[in-house]
Amino acid sequence: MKTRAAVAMQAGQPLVIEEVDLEGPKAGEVLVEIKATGVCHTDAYTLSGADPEGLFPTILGHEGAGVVLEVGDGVTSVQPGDHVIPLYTPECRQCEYCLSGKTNLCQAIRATQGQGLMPDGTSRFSLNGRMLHHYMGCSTFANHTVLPEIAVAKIHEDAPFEKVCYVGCGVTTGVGAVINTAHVEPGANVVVFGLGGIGLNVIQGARLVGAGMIVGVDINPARKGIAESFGMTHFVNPKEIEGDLVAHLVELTGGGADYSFECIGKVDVMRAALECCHKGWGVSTIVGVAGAGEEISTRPFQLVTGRKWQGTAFGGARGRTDVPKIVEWYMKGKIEIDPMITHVLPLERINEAFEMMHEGTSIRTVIRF
Ligand code: NAD
Ligand code: DAO
Ligand code: ZN
Repeated sequence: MKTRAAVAMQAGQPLVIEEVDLEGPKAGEVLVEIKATGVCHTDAYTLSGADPEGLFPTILGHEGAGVVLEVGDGVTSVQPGDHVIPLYTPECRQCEYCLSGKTNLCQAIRATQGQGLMPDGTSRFSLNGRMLHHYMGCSTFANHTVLPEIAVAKIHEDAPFEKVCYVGCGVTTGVGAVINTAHVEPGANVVVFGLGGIGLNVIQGARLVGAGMIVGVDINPARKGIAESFGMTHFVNPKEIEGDLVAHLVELTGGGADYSFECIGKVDVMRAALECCHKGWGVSTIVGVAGAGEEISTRPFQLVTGRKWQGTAFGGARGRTDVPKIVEWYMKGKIEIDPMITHVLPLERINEAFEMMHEGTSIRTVIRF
């Protein structure tokens, strides 16, 4: 079949809208009509060329929602008409990783996904006879895409696509980092570095679990108002701090953060996030993805004296199990999504979404098909 897609022909170039060819689903795969997709910082990172695993030409996008149109042989968990969210972190429930109960990093299709291919080692997308790579196993910047059955989460049929597509990455990553990875407890002091599409969801995750002080740190003062509306209690702009930021945060929190989160992707900020943690028990969680080849550092004594450093992918969420629950939370008003979706654009204007992200004028832009 033919479908409309925004194609990344090469790194650093704007996306081009094309009618691409899409083969139908093979065994264990499903064809999904994407109704809406968010544009995430990670898409921009890969498009920029900084992602060492970036493959071109490709169809980017990993934060979508849509409807199953067709299923391949052997598919049992979804059927045509089901509403789904594609999962860049699948959940096979059979591999060593899934069965460990210790991680959400299912490895069932990891190797081919990393090569921009479906599990059989081929691509379903092409343009004028030239193969296009899949992206993060999702490629949601296409009106139709093919996904492995284990990489779709079935969601409530009344959930609005334009809102819950954001659960496919940002919401789950931020809220999940608090609940699944850091296990923040009621009353805890939390410091969140970076109040963008991910950090705001960490803020609302902290509010959800009943955190006490919720400190947001951002160099963009325009983020203060929206972060407060999601539960931030104190705002710190590093540009306005005289002296050491870490010392300021330790004083503000009365001895250091019980939990901190780095939601930017900068290694110097990751260090500050660790070092502002409370001696003896503070836990710092890295959410941001740093540039290729970059390294983190601190004095080992920071760890010897009881601070812990960890990271999280997709908020530690098991996609097929947890994503439908997060969609339900949204529908019941337990979490908010709408104010974070600052712009909705047609596919033809997708490059504007990247521009606004770089300018810092959007939180999330959603593309409506
Ligand atoms: P974003 O661009 O929307 O937000 C980043 C925020 O950080 C902005 O508000 C910006 O003003 C602020 N900032 C930049 N430099 C700063 C500094 N030195 N000090 C304080 N604030 C600063 O990005 P996002 O979509 O929220 O993504 C954040 C990071 O999370 C990215 O690195 C992204 O790739 C990563 N990410 C990780 C996962 C995961 O599973 N671990 C999932 C999605 C995204
Ligand atoms: O090695 O098992 C693996 C795959 C890990 C992929 C996790 C990706 C999370 C961070 C990337 C940002 C996603 C938008
Ligand atoms: Zn698995």
